[in-house]
Amino acid sequence: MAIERILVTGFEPFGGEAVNPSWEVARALHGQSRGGAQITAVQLPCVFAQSLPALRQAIRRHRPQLVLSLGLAGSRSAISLERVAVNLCDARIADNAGALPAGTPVVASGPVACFTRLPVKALLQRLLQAGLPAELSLSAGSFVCNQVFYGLLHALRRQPQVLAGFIHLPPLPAQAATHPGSTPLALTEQVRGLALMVDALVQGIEELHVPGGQTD
Ligand code: PCA
Repeated sequence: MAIERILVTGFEPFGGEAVNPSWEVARALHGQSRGGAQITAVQLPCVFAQSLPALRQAIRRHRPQLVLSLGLAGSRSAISLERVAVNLCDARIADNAGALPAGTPVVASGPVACFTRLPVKALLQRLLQAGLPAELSLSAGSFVCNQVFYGLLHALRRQPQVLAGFIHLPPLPAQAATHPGSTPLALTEQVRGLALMVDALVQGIEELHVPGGQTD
């Protein structure tokens, strides 16, 4: 299916921070037309009770053929292509409304997990070839990002033709002091990575069937 409309979501800052690279990247792409496809960026609240209604409203309003949801992974040093969303909300820190769910499902009686709909191995290859730090990830955690990833795939379960997935981003250089264990990545590089993936997906990049797992 031709991709004409792309929805990119990013999160508001959370955990007491002033900035979230996921929203900075999303808003840098907002309004761009790439390969004939129009990008709309929508900011999601980092609130368990609000993120999925906001996401579903954005999908209804924009009727995208591709949805890329972005979030910050403060401990990571690479653009992380998430492969699996789990039906679990289990917080380590409070969300922006003070909620701390402790093991509740994203969707009651939904499947245990869902796989991304993105050709992540092919995208990984493109990112690495472009000199960007990138990796595949088997866990998006159990906080609001995983909730949005799972909720995204669930919301689109009857529209299998819509491509959708989740990408975690490393901190920005301005966040280096709050995330000393990771290597920050400049906003221009993060935006370059997302633009490159959008271009590849609009062109119909196909998944590579090569090994790419982890042993632990
Ligand atoms: N990262 C958090 C939630 C919002 C964000 O940008 C996460 O990884 O769950």
